[in-house]
Amino acid sequence: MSKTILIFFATLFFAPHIYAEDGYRLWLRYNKIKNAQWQKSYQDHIKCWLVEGNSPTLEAASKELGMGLEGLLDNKIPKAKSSEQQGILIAGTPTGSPLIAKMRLEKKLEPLGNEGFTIFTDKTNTVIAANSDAGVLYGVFHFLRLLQTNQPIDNLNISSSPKLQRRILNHWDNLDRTVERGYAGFSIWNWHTLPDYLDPRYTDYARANASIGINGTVLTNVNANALVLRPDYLEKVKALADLLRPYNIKVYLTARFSAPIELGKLSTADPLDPTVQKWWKEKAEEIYRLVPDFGGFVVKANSEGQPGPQNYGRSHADGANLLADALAPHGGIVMWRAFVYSAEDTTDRHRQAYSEFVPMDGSFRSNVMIQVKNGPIDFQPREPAHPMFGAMPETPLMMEFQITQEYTGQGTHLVFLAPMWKEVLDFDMQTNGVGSTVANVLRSSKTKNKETLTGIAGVSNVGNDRNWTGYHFGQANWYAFGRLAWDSDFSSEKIADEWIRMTFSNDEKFVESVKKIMLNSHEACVNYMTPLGLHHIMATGHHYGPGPWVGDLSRPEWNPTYYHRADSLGIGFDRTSSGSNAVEQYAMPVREMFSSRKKCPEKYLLWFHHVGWNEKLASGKTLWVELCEHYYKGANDVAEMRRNWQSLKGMVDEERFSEVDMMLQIQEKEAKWWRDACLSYFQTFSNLPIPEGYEKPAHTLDFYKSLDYPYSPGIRPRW
Ligand code: BDP
Repeated sequence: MSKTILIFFATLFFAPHIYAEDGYRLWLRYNKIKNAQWQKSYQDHIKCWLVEGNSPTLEAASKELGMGLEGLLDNKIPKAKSSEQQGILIAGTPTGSPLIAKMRLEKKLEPLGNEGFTIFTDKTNTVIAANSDAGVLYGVFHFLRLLQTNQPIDNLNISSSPKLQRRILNHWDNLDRTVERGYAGFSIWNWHTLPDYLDPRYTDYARANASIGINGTVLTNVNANALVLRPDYLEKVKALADLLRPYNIKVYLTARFSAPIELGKLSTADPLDPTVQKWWKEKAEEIYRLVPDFGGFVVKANSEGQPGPQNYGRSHADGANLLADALAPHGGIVMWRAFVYSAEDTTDRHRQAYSEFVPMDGSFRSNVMIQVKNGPIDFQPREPAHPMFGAMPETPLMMEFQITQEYTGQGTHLVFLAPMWKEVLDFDMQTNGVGSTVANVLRSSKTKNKETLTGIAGVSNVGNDRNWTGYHFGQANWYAFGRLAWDSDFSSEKIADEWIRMTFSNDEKFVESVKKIMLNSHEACVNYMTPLGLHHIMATGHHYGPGPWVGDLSRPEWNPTYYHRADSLGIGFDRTSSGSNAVEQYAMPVREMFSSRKKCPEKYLLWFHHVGWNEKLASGKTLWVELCEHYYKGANDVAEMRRNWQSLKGMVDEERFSEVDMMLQIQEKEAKWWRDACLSYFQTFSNLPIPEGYEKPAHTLDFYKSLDYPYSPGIRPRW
């Protein structure tokens, strides 16, 4: 065989591997559009294209548009030579683009603020216009999304702008590259090779975030290490900030409250001590010399052992204001976390953040935001909305969601989180009459000086795994977070639809089937883990798998038994006035709803009520029977998710098909594990049989109790 023929066959053999669908390209794959009709329509409309203007952001937009069009369309579309042509796709701002300036778009652009964009058809031209270069970049990504999802572009008239200002990923990444609650490998930040080596992955990370409107990233873990504030680390931070800036992404850091002691060698970190104030002021100046648009600090203080102002008898407001004063001259903000609960405080953990923070409403500087988790406990599969939302009208509150799936199956369960987040965002707190949804509270959040400061944070699920999130479907949660941060009015269905089309395929049958899998996955997870308002019954420490029997941990509120309170009479945490009375933290109509055994939505029932095993629920069935049915339904739904996925074989590349299939197999097995372990355990209290017709638990309770799960990252296997 001649050498050429050999090379030819070798290429054929290796080609699929070179172009493997390994998930690296996320939802920005830009594969050729298969549908001939759409190909033709797009080619007819775009004769040439141009991003007009000069800036690193516009350059990024131009690169993306060129790459996208080249990938998606059969024929190469030329870049326009002059911006006067027919059939041009033109993108820019009135200040940077003469063609757009001529269009007199003031009226159209005015309401879009500094990050929104408009896309419209103007005779034979398509225009992407914005007030800022960042808006143009977002518009370009949106336009590409239209093509990627096979939408018509012949008569466009779109205007879109973000509903919240700060849309931020929180990386819980340590400086040694381990990731707290990370299930996708090590941290993507390689502190070893920074600042000189800039991993191309950083740019792809920036593109992915910009494509969904994320405009900030906190590089480090909330359980903070002061070292990141040392000059050598700050040089590395600067390198990342420089790289991310063109994509409209600001860098933030976590600030360890005791840094003045650890780094500055001071004897105290007391926020009222002038030497401490001076230290932070100078540290801020040093940071801003390197990173002029530095976003600010996230702080976890006096929570789970982290140092904070209370170590010096000071309040959270004293602590937050200390850092706020240091950042204010430079335009930085403090995101002070409300995730506090104390070993000394014997009141219901549900109550503690509210009790601590609400009385301080109005005492924070105007560049402080309080970052509140979606629910009052801790990122559980389902929680009622945190009662702090709406309860601090003088203080900007930002939402904290957890994208990484610490409590929802970690790196192996397909759980699409958009429906869970929407449930909270759309929940009406009624603090100000009807219409005070959590989303509205976030959007209208004001400082005591009435300045608007709004935001949302998501704890990232990104690591250095080739596919970024460990599991292909983890990408959907990153995507959904960005889309909801931009506009929480988007439906879960719309978001899933876009993501599936861009990530996998536009085939209608495929899209519909995968959408069904995704949209049912959160409820399935709630059902096989914590139905009817149960919560925090995960195994200790790593939180993977069931551990409802655990009751011997040193801090009461770390024990699952603290939360489910099962006894011979029933199960659930009485948070009404006969119990912890946490319901009183909700505004009246909501309080009444949660307090009332009859009106309380059943999905929160055991969160707020201790209910007798034989009490009837709305269906007329007893609590015990309902509990069983929910657990069985959850596990059965996962089996169905898997069957549905398997029916799609051949409609998607083999790599991702089989990777997802293997994961669903794990999930199916583990959903049963959850169901059987929990029901076997709760049965020791109810003394009631699993209803007829259901397969009985495969093992004894002792077997489930004996299971150890030493495999998730960061967990040391025990002998
Ligand atoms: C919990 C996590 C823990 C975090 C903590 C937090 O288990 O690793 O440090 O939240 O948000 O859910 O600070």
